[in-house]
Amino acid sequence: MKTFRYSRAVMAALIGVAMSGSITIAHADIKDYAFQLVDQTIKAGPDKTITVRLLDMKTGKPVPDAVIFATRLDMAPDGMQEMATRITSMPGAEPGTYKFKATFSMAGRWQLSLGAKVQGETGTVESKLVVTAQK
Ligand SMILES: [Cu+2]
Repeated sequence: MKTFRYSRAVMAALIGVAMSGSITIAHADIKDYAFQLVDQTIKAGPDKTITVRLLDMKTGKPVPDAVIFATRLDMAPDGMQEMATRITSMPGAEPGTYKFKATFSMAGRWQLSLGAKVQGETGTVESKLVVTAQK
């Protein structure tokens, strides 16, 4: 019954792989977080507010208290990466959402690059979001 024993050993190994696999999946990973735009479009002009939500993609829940340390807003999606505008963080967003103020000097697609640190996680959340400014 050598074959039988062998297949049991294989089965045990497979169960082991499956179990360690599920442990890896259960552990939170920085890749499981992502920013989403609350509104995809915005009106072109000065001092417009962009609101983004930081989500834990596993639970679908918003993530509060992230530290956002890198932002850039430029027209790369419309071939104008050199056309950047200043972006500043704004207080007063609901938990899990983050607000920024920027001037959209031109209608078209603007790329918002965000970096963030999430409490209790190593690594950096990096997202590039495209917001469309309309006339
Ligand atoms: Cu432009």
